[in-house]
Amino acid sequence: MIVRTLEEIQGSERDVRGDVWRSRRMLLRSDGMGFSLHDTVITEGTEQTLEYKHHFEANYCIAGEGEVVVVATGKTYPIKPGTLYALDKNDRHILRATKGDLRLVCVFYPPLTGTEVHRPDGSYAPAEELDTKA
Ligand code: 9YT
Repeated sequence: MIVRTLEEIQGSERDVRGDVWRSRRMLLRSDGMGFSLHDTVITEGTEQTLEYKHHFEANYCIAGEGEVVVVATGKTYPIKPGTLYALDKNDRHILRATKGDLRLVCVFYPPLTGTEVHRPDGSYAPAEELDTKA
């Protein structure tokens, strides 16, 4: 069994920051579960255009409010505590944190290796690419 606390993760190498987000990566590929699980905080008042071309991502909101826009259709969905959005089509999307920092419990499949930050196209590199650089 793996037991971890947010307190242990904070400030460690599993505590990764982007320009407008911070993600505490509670489970990673090296944990052998087949998915990764993160506690992600998106800064209030920010907007990101993302497209996880190589991963499926699900986000479950536990604090803050925001919205997610499907770029292909323009359809906009509100996000508040209790809302899940899952990018089952690797959808290009715009994520806005509109009221308070948006806190999301986030799952990636395949799992992140740990160091991923967004590339200019809004994706994370596939693990194979990171492995060949190691
Ligand atoms: C919602 C989102 O994708 N934010 C970027 C951080 C990501 N959740 C991660 O790396 O944990």
